[in-house]
This record gives sequence, structure tokens and C-alpha cells, in this order.
Amino acid sequence: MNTGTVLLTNVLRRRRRSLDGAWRVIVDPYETGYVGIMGGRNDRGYFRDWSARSPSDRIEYDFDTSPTLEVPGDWTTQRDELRYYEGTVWYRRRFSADERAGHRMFLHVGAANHRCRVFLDGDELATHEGGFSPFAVELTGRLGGEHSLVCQVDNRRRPDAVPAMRTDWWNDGGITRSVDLVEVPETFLADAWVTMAPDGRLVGGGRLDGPDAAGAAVDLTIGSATTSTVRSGSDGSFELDLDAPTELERWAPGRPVLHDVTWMAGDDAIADEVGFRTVRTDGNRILVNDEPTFLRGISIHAEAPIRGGRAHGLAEARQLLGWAEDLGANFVRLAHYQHDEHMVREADRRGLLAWCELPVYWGIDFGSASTLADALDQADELVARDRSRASVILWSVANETPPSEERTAFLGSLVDRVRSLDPTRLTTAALFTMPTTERTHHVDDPFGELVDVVAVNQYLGWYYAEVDDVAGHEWTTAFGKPVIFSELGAGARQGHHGPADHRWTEEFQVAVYEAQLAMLDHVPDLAGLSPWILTDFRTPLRVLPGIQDGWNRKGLISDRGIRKAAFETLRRYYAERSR
Ligand code: GCB
Repeated sequence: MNTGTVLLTNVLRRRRRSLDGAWRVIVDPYETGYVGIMGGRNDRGYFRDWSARSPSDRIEYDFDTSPTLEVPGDWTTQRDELRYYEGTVWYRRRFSADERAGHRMFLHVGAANHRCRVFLDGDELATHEGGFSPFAVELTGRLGGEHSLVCQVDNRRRPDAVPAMRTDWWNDGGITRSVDLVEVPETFLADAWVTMAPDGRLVGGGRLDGPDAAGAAVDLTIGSATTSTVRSGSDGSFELDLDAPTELERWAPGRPVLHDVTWMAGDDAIADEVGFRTVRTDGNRILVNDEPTFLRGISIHAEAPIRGGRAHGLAEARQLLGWAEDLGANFVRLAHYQHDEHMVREADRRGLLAWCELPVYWGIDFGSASTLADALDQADELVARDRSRASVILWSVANETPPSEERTAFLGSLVDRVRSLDPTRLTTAALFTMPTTERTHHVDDPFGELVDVVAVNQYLGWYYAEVDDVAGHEWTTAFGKPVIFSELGAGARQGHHGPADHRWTEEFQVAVYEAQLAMLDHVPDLAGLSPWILTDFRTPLRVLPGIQDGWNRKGLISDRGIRKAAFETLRRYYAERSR
């Protein structure tokens, strides 16, 4: 449960002061910095940020002389002894800040995995759940001079969390994305978004917050000419629904036209760059700007190749998306959780289509009301952050969840929430297919009824079925909707060569890709694919010595940034498909 947090969007477009850099840390597996030895809250906990002033002071911790970790950054790859650590780490950063009259101050955390409690000058201000989504905490009225900011970050897995106990990626702990102080006017646009609906109208809205929020005028300017004004309601919220100016040039894959967009309300103004395009389905096709668009995709984890660790920031977004472009992709699946905001903003600038995903993955406790509440909060945070991005065409609410009534109801609630926040984009979820000896496959998971696009993960030729046979497999679904193969692939250790029937060789990976790509002709509803995966990524699930060594090797590019032979196989296929 989140307490004390507020939703704040467009943060990258705000006046900010970075708190990134070296933070002092205390590793605290028993959580003694918060819980007393007999249980209950420890009022003398580390969040007080005390240190002994005289030799007789009874204080047994000291941030000032403790080691540091870099923020943003996972602790997993920063210090070898923390690689497998799951527990609490206390982060402390001192800063000085003053408040300006007529302004408010917020702390914004891009992501902290998985739970984060925030303390300022010893006061507990907020708790946030969800390791990949942003949150903000208001600091107004508390700043002036020197301050102690303490974050208790806890990455313990829990059966009722989202995600839950097992994932095929590393459970990186830490403050993994940037931390900023954000300054806004007293009445300000806590949220503001605009996008193009499937019928070509411009829709959006947002929320004003502050003493003058009710009944205020909000102006939206697109380019130099068009200005529209709407009025906020009594709760500060406002909605937009306008004709698009006739001269408005469309954003399209490969043609990333962005317009200067300015929001103004009272003393507040936000300048952004926004693309406008339509997306909808028609039978089994996906139409972007009314043109049937085949999604030449690739799945991406937020894994920083070469540097190693959880990816963050603009430079790594550019590296990963640049490699997707080299592959000839027009589409990226940002798996399996909310990626850094820089990813979708950079996808906007490059004209790449994107799929954004919630970490509702494998063994989720679908019967738990609090788990659903957590997933819904994460949906709010993701959709609110990214719903002005033209690149984003698909919201995925889950990955590989075994069908059951409870599961389908849970995911149905998520789809409803996503649609209510953003009725303009398509919904999906990557469905699980069971290993089978059949050569014909029929997808009829009831969840397929509830989404716009049916996405299927399948590993023919790798986990099951003979490679030589795969090209002849056939696929149908019960839905008459577009189908995406959201995963397919095979593992290979880069530089490991041998016969094409030896697993883990680059040749074997190529053989699986060739067979899979030949099979695609037998999938009549196919609207795209996002093979698994762009780069190798760290995961404790993959233990084969000399081959995996803690890495999932299904990347088309190694952890050192070197392309495997299958990169070229897929690149050639995409080059042919784009003719
Ligand atoms: C899957 C999962 C993905 C795994 C992948 C694999 O189906 O969705 O998270 O990493 O398979 O490599 O087995």
C-alpha cells in the first residue's frame, strides 16, 4: 500500500534539481533501523540519521562514515557482496534547499526496488510499493537550510507482491532511477496529457492541484497556432476532447514528427514535445494512422549491456533502442515491467512503436485484494506517466499467467482500469502456451476475449518440438483479433560455435530462428512479433556452468554488446518484411 505519495507527471519537463550521486548506505538485513529488537517501530532507528557527537553518546551507527552506493543504480552490481542480497538497505543523502514564496517542492523517485520508505529529517513521510514505477512526495513547508533525506529500500520478494516470488530476471535492489527535487507553483498541473484518439480527435486531460485548482482555465497550445482552453472542475481535474487542427502532421513509425506542446494554467507552464497518430485494430490487423502495420519487434529488458546492471537514463535508452533500430525493428516490447521514462520518450523521437508492461508475472496471488490494489496502483502510475507518448500503442497487463477464473477477473480489472485511464490505446497481455506434441495450436485462453490484441509466448524448437518440424506448425485463435508472437527464441552463448543441432551454439539459435520465421506464414492472424530478446540478461534462474553462469542467453546480442549470428537472421527477415 502506498501512503504519502502523490502522482506527478511530466517531471522530466519540470524545473528540477538532481539528488543523484553517491549516497551513504547501511546494509540492514534484520531491519533494525526500523524495527526494535522486541518488535514494533524503533524510534531511534537509522531514519533519525543521528551520529555520536561525543565519545559517550550511545549511537551505534553513523551514515557519515558508512560506505556509499551510486544513485541511480542497483546495489546488486555495485558491490559484489550484495549480488544475492535481499533485504533492507538504508540510503542517506544530505542536501540544502530553501523554498521560494508561492512555490511547492516535491521529491521525485524514478524507481526504487521494491518497497521504499521516505524520511526527511527523521520524519516518516511516505511508503511506496512497486519497484519500477515512479512516485513523488510533497516536501513543501519542510525545507530551509540543511536536510537529511533517508530512504529505506527493501527488495525482499513476497508472495502477494507484483511481481511475486519468481521472475526470470534479477531482483535488483536499490534506488535504480534518478531522484530529483521538483519545484512547482502553488497551484500547478500535477498531471496533463494529450494524445490522438482512434477517430483522429485529440483527447486528454489532467489535474490541477493547489488553492486555485477549482474552476481554473487550462490552456493547451500545439505548435504555434492552436490554443484551446478548458476549465477544471471543483476537484481540479479537467478533460479535453478537440478536433485536431487540419494541418497537424502525424507521427508515424519511421517518421517521428513531434510538435511543441505547451500547457498553461495560472502561474504554471509545461512545455513538451508530443506526436499524434491513431492506432486501432480492424479484424486481425493493427492500423497505425489507418495503415496496416506489421510489428517488426524485439523484446527488451532494462539491462545495461557492457556496463552491466539495471539500465537507466537517456544514454542507455539510446543504446538499447539504437540496437533495435539496427535490427530493422519498428516496434519494441519493453518487458516485463515499467521501463525508465527515457525509453518511451526516446522511442517517440526515433519513431519506434512501443509495448509497455506491468510486472504481473508468473505466480501472482490473484485471490488477494491487496495484490490487485497494488497492481492497479502500478497501472495508474504507468499509464499516467506515458499516455502522451505517440510511441506507446500497447498496454500489456500481464505475462504468462495460467488461466483460471480468479486470474481472468484480476486481469480484467486491470484492463478496465487501463482503458478508463486511456481509452485510446490497445490492450494486451502475453499469454502462456503449454508445451505440446501437437503440430497445430489453437489459442483460446478466455482472457483473449478481453483484450484488443492477442499476444502469445511460444518456444517451439527450444523448450519443446523438434527444430526441423517447427516450420510446419500451424496456429489459430478463437478471437479473430490480431496476434503477436510476443516471445520466441533460443539460447546461445556468444562465440560458442558448433553443429546446428547442438544446443547453446550460435548455429542452433540461428536454426530455431529460421524455423520459427518460416512458420510465421502459417499464422493467418499474425500482426507482428517481438522475439526474446535483444540482449542477454542477468537472472538467478539460469545456472548452467560455462554457458549461462547467471545469464539468460537468449539475447541476439551478448552482455558485452557483441552480436550473435541470429541477429543477422532476424535483421534479414525484417528487411524483407519492410519492403
Ligand atoms: C518466458 C518468459 C520470460 C523468460 C523466457 C525464457 O516465457 O516470459 O520472462 O525469460 O520465457 O527465456 O524462458
